[in-house]
Order: sequence, then C-alpha cells, then structure tokens
Amino acid sequence: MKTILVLNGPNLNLLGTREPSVYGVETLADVERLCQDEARKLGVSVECRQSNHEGELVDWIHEAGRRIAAGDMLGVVLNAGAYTHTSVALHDAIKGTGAVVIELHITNVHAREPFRHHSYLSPAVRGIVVGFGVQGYPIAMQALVRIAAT
Ligand code: CA2
Repeated sequence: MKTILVLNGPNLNLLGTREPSVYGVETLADVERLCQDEARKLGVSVECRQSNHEGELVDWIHEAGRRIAAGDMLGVVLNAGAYTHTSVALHDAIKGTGAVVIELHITNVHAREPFRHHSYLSPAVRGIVVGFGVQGYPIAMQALVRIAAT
C-alpha cells in the first residue's frame, strides 16, 4: 500500500485554538483524522507530521523524494504555513528532490493580505489547493491518487 505524507508547517499546531473566524474550529488532530478517513477510502496509508522548523520540513521533503523514487510513496500534501511566502529552501528542496507535492492552504490566500499572495513553492509544486478550509486536505489526497493513476 502506497503512502501519502501530509506536512503542516509553522503555527498549524494552533489550529482550532485561535482565530476560528479565519482558520475554522477544527484542530490539527481533527485534520489528521480527516486525512486518516480519506486514506481508508482511497486505499492508501497516510503519515501526518507538523513542524515549526523550516529545516525539519526540508528534511521531510528529502525523505519523501527518496520514498517516491523507491515507489512506496505517492507524494506530499504540504501546508507550509508562512514559510510558503518566505522559503527559498523549501522551493529548492521540492525542485531538487523531484518530490510530487501539492501545496495546500486552508484559507484563500489571494483574498488576504498582499504578503500572502506570493508563494515561493507554487512554481515548484505539481498543483495547488487553496481556500477550501480543512476539506482541502482530502481533496489534495484525492488529487495525488488521481495523478498517480494517469
Ligand atoms: O491558509 C493557510 O493554510 C496558511 O498556509 C496558514 C498560515 C498562513 O501564514 C498562510 O499565509 C496561509 C498560518 C498558519 C497559522 O495557523 C494558525 C491557526 C490558528 C491560530 C493561529 C494560527
């Protein structure tokens, strides 16, 4: 059974505890349950991780690149949080490993502050899911399964 890696970046451990009008009321544990439920439906396994540290996210993209190349991972759903708008290192990790990555944002970043409109990741990823709330996570997982089948 192939695996999907779901990575959440800085401050996403605060989901459901602050700013519910922006990010909703679901916690990170709820998101991870949603991903486990979707994995069961899709017949894949899922690993969910969260880090507040850029280098740890880079290391996990490297790991994903190796596991995708080995044939046991489908790809990565990546909500890099604020690193989306700052991180050349994550851009380079995605490009450098060739990892199949879906960039995800809970909110519609294009309807928010101008500093959220630019993503260093978008030019490096396979696709983007933006603005569907936490339902974006299962949508992005479906996308990974569908593009692997084509
Ligand atoms: O919409 C998204 O998913 C974001 O990636 C979330 C990031 C933000 O910097 C991006 O521009 C868009 C922020 C995640 C912080 O999450 C919090 C959740 C609850 C309370 C405080 C922060």
